[in-house]
Amino acid sequence: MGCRQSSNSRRCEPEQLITTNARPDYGSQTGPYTTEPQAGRRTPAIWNIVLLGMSGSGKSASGNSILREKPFISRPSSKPITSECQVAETKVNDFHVCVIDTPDIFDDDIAPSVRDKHVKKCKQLCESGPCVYVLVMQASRFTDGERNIIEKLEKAFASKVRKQTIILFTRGDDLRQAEMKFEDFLRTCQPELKAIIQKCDNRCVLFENSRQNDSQVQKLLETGMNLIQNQQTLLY
Ligand SMILES: Nc1nc2c(ncn2[C@@H]2O[C@H](COP(=O)(O)OP(=O)(O)O)[C@@H](O)[C@H]2O)c(=O)[nH]1
Ligand SMILES: [Mg+2]
Repeated sequence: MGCRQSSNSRRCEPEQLITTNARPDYGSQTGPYTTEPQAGRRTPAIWNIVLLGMSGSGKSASGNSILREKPFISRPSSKPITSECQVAETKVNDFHVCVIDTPDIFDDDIAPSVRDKHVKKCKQLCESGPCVYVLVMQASRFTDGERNIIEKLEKAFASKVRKQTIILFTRGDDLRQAEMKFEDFLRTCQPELKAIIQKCDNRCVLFENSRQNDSQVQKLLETGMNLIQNQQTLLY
């Protein structure tokens, strides 16, 4: 996979975007980590971002923001739009990531067999590389179904998955319109949401998906890379 570079910028454009429900083929790559350690920490050649959350929270839209393409269908709907796990791959700056979009696996009405099928697919898509879970929630809405979302997440995937989880709040403009800083939102949010944030060691990012914003994507990718490098022993 190539990377376009201009003389004054090392930015890579998203290239060879793959959208599929099968794992991309990494060809000649020998393993999930590059052989050159960076500052004593192993750097994965490619890693996975799994977008999780309730229907309508903005998983697909956030995936599209990361990819700077729109492979995932994202639109307003009273019923779920995303029905299967999908994966798309991109290079952004120094990061080479697979973004996995998922249906709402936290819906209490979903049949356990269907949930298990999605979780199995998700794990399959992630199995050859390190993985970061991104829990997508709307900044301006906290629902009953989200109260025990960490417990649901750990029941579906594995205990301690919270140690690999970042919370991504969508609809950042709602905060901006209220002239509220993200830090103040986090500091003053209701106790149950605060408990969720603390369970994820306060790893939070804010997205506004209605327009492209490279810095929000960069912040997420840097947070994800730090997490992977700090959690290497927990990743498999
Ligand atoms: N204004 C705004 N709308 C958003 C944002 N993120 C998602 N949406 C909208 O919310 C709706 C549901 O988003 P979607 O990505 O389909 O949610 P999903 O079910 O979690 O995948 C869509 O109409 C999106 O355009 C955001 O950051 N700002
Ligand atoms: Mg979706």
